[in-house]
Amino acid sequence: MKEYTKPLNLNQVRISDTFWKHEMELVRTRMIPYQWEALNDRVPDAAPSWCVHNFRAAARLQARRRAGENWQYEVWKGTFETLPRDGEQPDDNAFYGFVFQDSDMYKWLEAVSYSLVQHPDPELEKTAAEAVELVCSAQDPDGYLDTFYILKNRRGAFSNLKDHHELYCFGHLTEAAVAWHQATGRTDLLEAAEKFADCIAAHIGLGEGKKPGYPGHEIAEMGLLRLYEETGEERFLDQCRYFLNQRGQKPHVFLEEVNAERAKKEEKPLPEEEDKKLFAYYQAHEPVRQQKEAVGHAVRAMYLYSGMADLARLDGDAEMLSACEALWKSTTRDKMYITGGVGATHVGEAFSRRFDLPNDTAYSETCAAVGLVFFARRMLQIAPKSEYADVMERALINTVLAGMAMDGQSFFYVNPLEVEPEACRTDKRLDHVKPVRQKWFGCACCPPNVARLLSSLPQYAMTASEDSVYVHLYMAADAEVTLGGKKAVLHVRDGWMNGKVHIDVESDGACGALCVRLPSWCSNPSWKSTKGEGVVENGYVKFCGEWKTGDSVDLELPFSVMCLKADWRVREDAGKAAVQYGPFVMCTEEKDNGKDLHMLKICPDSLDAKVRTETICGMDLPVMDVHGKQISRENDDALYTPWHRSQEEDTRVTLVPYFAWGNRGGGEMRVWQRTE
Ligand code: FUB
Ligand code: ZN
Repeated sequence: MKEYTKPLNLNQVRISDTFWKHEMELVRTRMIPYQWEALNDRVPDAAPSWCVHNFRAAARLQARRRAGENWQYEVWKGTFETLPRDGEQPDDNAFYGFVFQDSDMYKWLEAVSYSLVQHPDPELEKTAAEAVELVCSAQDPDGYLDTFYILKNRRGAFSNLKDHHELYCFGHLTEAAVAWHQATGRTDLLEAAEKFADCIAAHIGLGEGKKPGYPGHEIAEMGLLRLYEETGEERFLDQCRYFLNQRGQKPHVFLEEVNAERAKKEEKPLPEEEDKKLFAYYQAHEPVRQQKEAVGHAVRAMYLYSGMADLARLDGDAEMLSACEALWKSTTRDKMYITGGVGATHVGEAFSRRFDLPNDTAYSETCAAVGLVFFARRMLQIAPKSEYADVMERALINTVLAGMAMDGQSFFYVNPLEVEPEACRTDKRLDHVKPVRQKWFGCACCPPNVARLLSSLPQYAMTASEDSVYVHLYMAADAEVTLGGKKAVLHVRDGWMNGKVHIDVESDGACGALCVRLPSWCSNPSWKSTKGEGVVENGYVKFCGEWKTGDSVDLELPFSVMCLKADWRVREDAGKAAVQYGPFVMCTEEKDNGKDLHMLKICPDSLDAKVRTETICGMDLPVMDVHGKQISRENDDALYTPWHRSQEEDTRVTLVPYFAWGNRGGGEMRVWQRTE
């Protein structure tokens, strides 16, 4: 059987990188505490979360039940988001917020767990342990755990799998439970997740009296496989296989749910053929093995494809893998922004048609970029090809990082590639685009997703099998690996931002391959090693042999300034160029270039770029000036006048890394620059 690679355990890697450690520390020291305040609704002037409130209300309900009261708080009236009425005091016993609010608690717990492995913190662990206790005390005796239905009406549970997110919350619960178990050795949350998994399996499946359902919002697939890998319990693997195999099968379970609702309103049932149109949003329009095009809600899609890739690996399922490859290609070749963002339209937070990648109305949800990183890492585990790592890095360093302010306390949900603040404030079509990061969101899926990804970053940097270790992302770190049954420590030295990667190996005879990625952004890489010349395979240089202390690998990966153009079918970017420096997609901002960025041109043929290091919000970042033209703002007194070439003056155009935009006050921003 083919050998796949796995991420290293978090306790095997210690990151010391100037750039990445800074981001991880921002999450640990600023974001995690801030998010706890947000989940407790203690951030002034921020949208309330209701997350802790809901768990408390559910725990209270369970306590009353245990005390013998047959107590059901309220009967669900069918709303997706419930808020206290204007002027009313919130009711301590009621559910508030979106149906999936529980997931924010789980994502926070997951991030905390990763952070505890890297950085033990008894105070934080105590807070998290209390949160875990609260979660467990909200669980129904049969294992059901979703505060929305527990508080609203348990009889409604599993009735609306399409939209009501119980299985999504379950997925996040399992991810948190595994991380918490690995970090602390505590089994409390893991047991809660296993009980909920068993409760789900008792109600959903193909057996007698069960509903042949699956998640409307995917993630349970990935979660179940983590639960399987952590516990070794085959039933969780089976449950995941079932979810993936059942998705999109006929008779269509979501259509049955829709028609059950229609019947209540005495409306005619929708015919079978409707499933293609209605359920592409959920990637349930056809069985997963037949899916070739990335469609529908982008976060759901990324989570589904990640789960598919996990199962393809565990089962050695070639058909599933080939669906993953097709979906990867569709996502990254036809539908991905240069920033690694996916999901071009706010309508359904979804993928649009091929090559439709508008810049100002872009959706590009932070969670979707996080999901693309998940998908990429899973594809890398199956086949270490640098194209997967290139995309992983693109999404991570540009869009995921943009999702968090450089003080770790405000966030983007949507990541546009062009912003005019006045338009965002006044134009309903741009309601979803915020020109400045927000303190929190009623639907706050993105910030905790950034936190859990960044605090588990080492698991994306390297993967290993028994005889090979792959370095996918460069960051200074000390990593313990086992090659050919013997230990080795890789000391990756700081310096990738200056184009230099030096790895010292400490070992007493570890035997195997050390494979280092050649990033696509580097046109002239070079390397040397005590282990010879190395062989290039799938975008990695592979050095093999028996490793002894004193062995090393040196890579020169100089950053260069690249002007990129989009495929001619991307209408939005015709006549424009984007600038990239190393892995950093660059953008212009009003702060450096004044207003009306659309009246600036860059000159790719004579770019004459001068790169300097500037400290932005405490981080040393590459900033560049390039040769450009200022197009004159002619004071025409008519809206339309006979065409003539506008006056232009030479100017310098300043660009900063996209991820850092909007950290120096609001203002215009643009990734794709005019060239004509
Ligand atoms: O539905 C749960 C999460 O909320 C999705 O992943 C996001 O897109 C947002 O809609
Ligand atoms: Zn999100």
